[in-house]
Amino acid sequence: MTNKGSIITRYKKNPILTKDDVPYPVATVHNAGIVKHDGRYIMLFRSHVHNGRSIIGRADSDDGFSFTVRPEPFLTPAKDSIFAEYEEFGIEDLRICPVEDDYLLTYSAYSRHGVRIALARTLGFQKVERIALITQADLRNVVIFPVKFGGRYARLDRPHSEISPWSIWISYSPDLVHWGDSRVIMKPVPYHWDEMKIGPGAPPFKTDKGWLHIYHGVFKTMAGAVYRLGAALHDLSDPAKIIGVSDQWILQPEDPWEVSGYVPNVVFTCGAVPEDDGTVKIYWGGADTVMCAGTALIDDLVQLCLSDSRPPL
Ligand code: BMA
Repeated sequence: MTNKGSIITRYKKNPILTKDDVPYPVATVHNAGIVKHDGRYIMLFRSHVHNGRSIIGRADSDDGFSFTVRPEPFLTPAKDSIFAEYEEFGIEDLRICPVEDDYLLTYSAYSRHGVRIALARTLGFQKVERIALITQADLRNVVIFPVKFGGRYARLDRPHSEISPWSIWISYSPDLVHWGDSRVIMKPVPYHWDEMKIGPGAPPFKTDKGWLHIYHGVFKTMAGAVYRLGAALHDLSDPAKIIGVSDQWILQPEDPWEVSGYVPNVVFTCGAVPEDDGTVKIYWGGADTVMCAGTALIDDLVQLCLSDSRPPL
């Protein structure tokens, strides 16, 4: 493991997955959702195929670092039903959300109509059943909380807007299909590492002190945008209430495969796995090209949110 002064210790053999590990032709392996299911790690990663559009592959691991990719893609754009029209340009940045007794998949569906979010169920990873398109255009980065609040599901999402910097919102649903009661709960801070835009990252997981959410924030430089990761803590019974947001980022592009690649200077997360020993494995795409992993102490992340917090709004 290497550290470089970060609260996250990078896995020493990063990157953990590249296009060379994939048995079918792809240009990238990045922005993967991940969970630990029956003691094994299941990663659903995004790949650009050679027409520039994206599909989702699956890789499995016993230790969370060494992954084997399945011979066939896990999910490709739908060929029929309403989903075919909205997935025409590809599917991207899938999150695996452990909700009640199943794993729900949320992913960006791209088409000539814009980008919106599709929701699917995995039935224990036996098969994928698309449920609904749960946003209009233009909205991305939906993560669903593992439990209901007052009988309703809750999700974090990120609408696009020309008026306000792109911010993190919360929405609720009685049935996972119809969402509303939306409001903004966290905004970028001017002249701060996340000033350009922020968005949900990994699905939030439970800690003693609150729901821990690892998100991404972007700063625009003369050489382009820099994507980093931050941490926020949400109240356990009211996820709209943010108890603390770390003023500092928790990860920035530093390794060669993070600072250079298809999109330089990007670390982007769609998944993290909390472990019973108080650590969390965090996974991120490096430069939209490879997959990387690292570990952190959950308490360190929680403390950072509580002791060095900036206002969420
Ligand atoms: C965002 C998304 C991500 C990507 C990131 C950096 O807007 O498109 O999929 O990783 O940009 O290119």
